[in-house]
Amino acid sequence: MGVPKFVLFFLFAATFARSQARLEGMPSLKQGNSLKVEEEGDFLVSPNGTFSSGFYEVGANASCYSIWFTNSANKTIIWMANRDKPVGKRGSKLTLHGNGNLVLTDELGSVVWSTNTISNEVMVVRLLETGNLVLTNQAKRIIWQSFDSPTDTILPSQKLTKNTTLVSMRSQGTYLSGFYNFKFDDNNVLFLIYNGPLLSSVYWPQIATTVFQSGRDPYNSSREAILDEAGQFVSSDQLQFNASDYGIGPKRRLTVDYDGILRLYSLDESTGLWKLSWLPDGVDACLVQGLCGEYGICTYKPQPTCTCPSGFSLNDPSDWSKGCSPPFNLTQDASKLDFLELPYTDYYGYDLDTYKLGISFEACRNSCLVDSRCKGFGYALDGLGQCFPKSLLLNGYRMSNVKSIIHVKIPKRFLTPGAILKELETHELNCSAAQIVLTSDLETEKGNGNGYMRYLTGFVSSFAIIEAICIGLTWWYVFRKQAHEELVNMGYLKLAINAVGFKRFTYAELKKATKDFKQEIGKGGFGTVYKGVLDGDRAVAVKRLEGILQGEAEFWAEVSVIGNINHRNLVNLYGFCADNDHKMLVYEYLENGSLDKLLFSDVELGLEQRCNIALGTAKGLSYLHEECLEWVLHCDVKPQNILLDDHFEPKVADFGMSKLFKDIHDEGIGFSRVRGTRGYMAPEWMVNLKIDAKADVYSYGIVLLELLSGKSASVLLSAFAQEYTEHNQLVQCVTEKIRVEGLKEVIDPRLHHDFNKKKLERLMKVALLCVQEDRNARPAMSKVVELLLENDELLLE
Ligand SMILES: *[C@@H]1O[C@H](CO)[C@@H](O)[C@H](O)[C@H]1NC(C)=O
Ligand SMILES: *[C@@H]1O[C@H](CO)[C@@H](O)[C@H](O)[C@H]1NC(C)=O
Ligand SMILES: *[C@@H]1O[C@H](CO)[C@@H](O)[C@H](O)[C@H]1NC(C)=O
Ligand SMILES: *[C@@H]1O[C@H](CO)[C@@H](O)[C@H](O)[C@H]1NC(C)=O
Ligand SMILES: *[C@@H]1O[C@H](CO)[C@@H](O)[C@H](O)[C@H]1NC(C)=O
Ligand SMILES: *[C@@H]1O[C@H](CO)[C@@H](O)[C@H](O)[C@H]1NC(C)=O
Ligand SMILES: *[C@@H]1O[C@H](CO)[C@@H](O)[C@H](O)[C@H]1NC(C)=O
Ligand SMILES: *[C@@H]1O[C@H](CO)[C@@H](O)[C@H](O)[C@H]1NC(C)=O
Ligand SMILES: CC(=O)N[C@H]1CO[C@H](CO)[C@@H](O)[C@@H]1O
Repeated sequence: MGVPKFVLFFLFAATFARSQARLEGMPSLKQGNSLKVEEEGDFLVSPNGTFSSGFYEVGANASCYSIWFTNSANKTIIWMANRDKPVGKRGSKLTLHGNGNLVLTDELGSVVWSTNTISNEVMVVRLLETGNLVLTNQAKRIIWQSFDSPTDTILPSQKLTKNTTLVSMRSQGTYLSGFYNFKFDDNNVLFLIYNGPLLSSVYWPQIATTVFQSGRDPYNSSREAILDEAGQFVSSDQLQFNASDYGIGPKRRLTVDYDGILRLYSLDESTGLWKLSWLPDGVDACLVQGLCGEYGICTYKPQPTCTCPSGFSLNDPSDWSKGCSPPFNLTQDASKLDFLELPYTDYYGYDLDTYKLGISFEACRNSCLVDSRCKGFGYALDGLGQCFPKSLLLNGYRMSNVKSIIHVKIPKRFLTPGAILKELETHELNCSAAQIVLTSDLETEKGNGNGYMRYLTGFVSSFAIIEAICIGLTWWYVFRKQAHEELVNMGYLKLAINAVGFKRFTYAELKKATKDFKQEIGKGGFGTVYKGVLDGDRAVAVKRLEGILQGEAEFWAEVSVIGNINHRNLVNLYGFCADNDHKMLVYEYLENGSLDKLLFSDVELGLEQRCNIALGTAKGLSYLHEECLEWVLHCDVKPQNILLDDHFEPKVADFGMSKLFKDIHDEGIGFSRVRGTRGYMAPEWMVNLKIDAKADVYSYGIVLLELLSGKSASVLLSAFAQEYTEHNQLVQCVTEKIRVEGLKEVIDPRLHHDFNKKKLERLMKVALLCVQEDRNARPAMSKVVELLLENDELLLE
């Protein structure tokens, strides 16, 4: 095919003469013609030459059909047709067929990509000055456009819609689809998510702060966003920002970079380099999930870079997310283990359930050493004795001010004396290596002036963020009970646990799923529960809430907090519905029902199973009270609210209700109406004292007594009714009965064949500790877990 030379007019040529400007290329591709990979001049240019579109070399023998900025120092790709299926550099071509289909074929002639547009009209392909590659008919109507299927970038005037997802590159210089996505979620909010092979997690906006706190509006379902020519970004969810160099002029692009960060860039035409003109608040490259993969550690030098602990090797230097390989196999070397010390380092998340506070370094080290699930542990240097054993070392980062040392479990024989020293040498952070984070003080940028000032503000703010995060990591429990503002920083850290898929359902969807609320499976103080089926096979329990006084916004906010609470011993909340007066919660469905059905039926429940139920329930409550982001009281712990899966693993249900039904004027934990169930309610409920976590501990103690005695709380308490007065407390009654008649008299007769005295005594002791009248004397839930676990250890001796 002859290449018609496109000669640009003089003025334009003069402007660009400085750059390498090989001003060839074609204005359009007509039917029957092709762009061939081996012909250098076979590419399209936009009318003023800003964009070019042709084959772009992505590897030694690999090309992708692309669009790029003509005048950026290195061709900056803004779109690719076949990013995941490059074609060879011989014989591949893009052809506009006579039938109107634009087709990319490889060297063998097989179709790799096409627009799927068949028409008998006369069509033509053009690259517009906006960077949009369009296929138009004679009437100039757009039949197909690249703007509808962006890769990792949108350009001014290109709409981001409910159909579009920006997907990052896999790594720097690798054009394959990566794992970071930018799109509208089911709640109409634009968000960034890491969607990787090991985990999925949203990292922006800061979820724990709720949609409203992050300034977004989830009610506008048009799901549209656009960057205009002047650099103003406006979205239907109220996300709005301006380029720091706001105004018509600079060429811009909004890109999800390979490191997962969304950035707005402006082109400096004199150098061909890109200048950062906007960055989302509160996103820091090294803290974006999944950047470095397993064992990998992110540091700024000065770009975020992934390194491996000494002796480990980077699995794929071109793809950090593949992590590092240890030179050993822990399961094979299980007998002689030791730890490699990584100062100034932390791996975020994946804490094992054996997290402890107030223990010595030695105790922490030992707990990890003996636990085969433990891959390493963090020990916070804050004097609180916090021990974080970890099941997976992911999301590692190293900063000079991280007040934690990570100990990576390795076989002793791999621990060379030099290893620790080597790690120490490399930790120093070169100040110029501090990442530049844009501050709100964008005027400094705009004025193009004081570079040092710019550097300094970037430095300070990046450290402010890092500092906040370190504080969040090691001190989070201190902050837990404090005001919301302070939770904001921590919220960022908690993103990892956010389950993807928490969803808003419509009333119609749930009506259909429950077959018009046909099968009732339970009734409680807050509404009726129905069984339903979603997506054809997923069984769910739909709870229709009654008497919610909260407005929609507040309901939504609280529900999303509950939806973010995930623990093995808590019933999982899949989503909710808030259609006018219809307020519903959608939970996972547990086949085996609740503990009361089992315990007070003919089913034989052995001691081992009862212990497991006691322990799991305690872990679930402990998580609610002390570990999850928001401090949540259950307020209605009873066997009806302890569900069992098919392995009799307990899951606590109905938590978080206190948030949905709390008195709007009440700041703290207090209730506009009494929650709880007679028999399980702590004495302080009766005397109108403020309720705290110890009320749940009391209820838990009663459940434990039920598990041990096989009698329901009401039977149990009426048995002691005569003696049980203000002066003679429940604890004394039970203790007295055990003293006089023996433990066996109190224990469920069905356990008599399984009578492990030591174990039962321990459980009874824990139960009695929990039901003490004086709430300050009751142990915290985490202590209960500890006591129950200790119990097992003592029995092993
Ligand atoms: C192309 O360049 C000319 C001269 O600079 C300008 O007047 C015109 O608006 C430009 N066209 C587009 C589509 O940008
Ligand atoms: C352009 O690409 C070359 C080769 O990949 C690289 O060495 C150079 O640093 C890049 N220049 C810019 C400004 O990114
Ligand atoms: C390029 O790759 C294709 C397969 O993708 C192969 O058939 C061809 O021989 C390769 N060419 C060269 C020069 O390596
Ligand atoms: C989104 O996709 C649907 C179906 O593919 C289509 O009907 C709709 O027009 C698209 N919306 C936009 C805004 O592109
Ligand atoms: C929803 O967003 C669109 C696009 O930004 C806007 O045009 C529309 O006015 C918004 N609707 C409401 C009700 O705010
Ligand atoms: C962006 O700039 C426009 C025009 O100056 C202004 O109206 C708008 O409020 C600005 N938006 C933000 C988020 O600063
Ligand atoms: C480590 O060794 C165990 C036991 O020999 C084996 O099952 C496992 O697959 C090995 N893991 C790796 C990563 O090689
Ligand atoms: C910091 O980095 C710069 C540039 O990379 C280098 O010239 C300087 O020597 C480094 N300083 C230290 C203390 O390592
Ligand atoms: C008591 C009860 O319902 N037990 C059931 C628990 O779940 C398993 C597996 O689904 C059933 O086999 C039990 O019968």
